[in-house]
Amino acid sequence: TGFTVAVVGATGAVGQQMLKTLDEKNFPIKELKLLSSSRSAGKKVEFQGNEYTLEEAKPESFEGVQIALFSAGGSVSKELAPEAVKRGAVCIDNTSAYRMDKDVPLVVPEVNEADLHNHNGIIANPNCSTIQMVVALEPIRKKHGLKKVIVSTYQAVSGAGWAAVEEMKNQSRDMLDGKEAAPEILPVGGDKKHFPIAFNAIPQIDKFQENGYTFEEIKMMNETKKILHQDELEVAATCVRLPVETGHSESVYIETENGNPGVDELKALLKDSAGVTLKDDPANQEYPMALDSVGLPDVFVGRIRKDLDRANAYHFWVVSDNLLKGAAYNSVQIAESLLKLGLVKPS
Ligand code: 11C
Repeated sequence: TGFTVAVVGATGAVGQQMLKTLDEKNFPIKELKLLSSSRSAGKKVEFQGNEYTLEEAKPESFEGVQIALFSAGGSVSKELAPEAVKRGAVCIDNTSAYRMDKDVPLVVPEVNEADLHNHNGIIANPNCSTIQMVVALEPIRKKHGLKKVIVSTYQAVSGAGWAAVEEMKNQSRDMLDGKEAAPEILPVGGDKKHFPIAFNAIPQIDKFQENGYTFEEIKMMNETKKILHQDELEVAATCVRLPVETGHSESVYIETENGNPGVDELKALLKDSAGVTLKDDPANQEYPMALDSVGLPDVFVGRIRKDLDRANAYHFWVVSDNLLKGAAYNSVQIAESLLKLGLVKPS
C-alpha cells in the first residue's frame, strides 16, 4: 500500500530535502518517480537504499502519479503541473508560479490546513520567509487580531540554491586570500549587476518591481494576507541577504487589533502553538539563531518584547531552516494533510 509520488527537481537544494523529509516521515510511498529538467536528467540519486536515475519531466511522466512535489523552478511548474493534474495527480508546488491564483490554496498546515478542501489539483507552498513568519503570527492573530506587521529579514544564501552557496564559500576563501571577488549569481541570477555576498549584507532578494520593493518583499506581503485570510492587514517587508548558509532570521514588529496581551501571555501562547519552539530567555542569552535551526523542522521564536512607545505593539525574532519548514518540510506536511483529509484519490 502507499501512493505513487513524483518529485520534480530532486537534485536541487529543496528537492534533496524533500527526499530526506519523505524518508524521515516514512511517507507511504508505493512508487517513487524522480524527475527533473532536461539539464539534470540522467543524474543519480539515492533514496532509502535504492539508486534512482532522474528522468526528464514530460507530460507523460505523470501517468499514474497521485502526488507530485514540484521544486524545479516556476517555468517547469507552469508547463507541467497542469499536465500532471490532467492525469489525476495532486501537485504541491514550491515555486511562486501559482501562489496568488484565486483557485489555488496557499497552505501552511498549522495555519490554514482547511483551505486544502478547495483545491483544484494544485496547491502552492508559500515562500520560505513567509512560512516561518505566519507560523509565528497565526496564534497571536487568532487570539488578539492583527492590524499591522513590519518585517525585516536576514536571509540565508541556500534560499538562492546550491550554486549561490558555492559562490559564497569560494568568495570567502578568495577574499581572505586577498583575491578579488567575481560574483556571478547573487543577488539574483538574471539581474544586470552582481555583488559579493561574503562579508556583506545585500538589501536585494529577487528582482525590483516598479514600486521599489523587490519581488521577495512583494511575495511576503501578498502571501501573508492570503494565508491569514486578511486582505486589509497592513504588511511591509524589507528582505536582506546575509552570508549565512542556511536558516532565515526575521525581525518582526506587530500591532495587535484587540487588547494588550503582554509579553508573558504572548510567550505562553507561542509556547503551546503547533510548529513553534519558544526560545526566549534573555537573562541566560537564549534566543533563536540560524545555526541552531539547521536540520530542524520547527519555527523558533524569541526576543519577544513590548514596544516602548506604543500600546498593542510588540517585537520578536523568528528563525527557521529555510529549506525545511520554509520549503520541503512544509510541502511534505501538505501531502500528509491531503492524506489525512482524504483529498488524494487512492490508486
Ligand atoms: C530566497 N525566499 O531565500 C527565496 C527562495 O519563491 O519559493 C524561495 C523563492 C520562492 O532566496
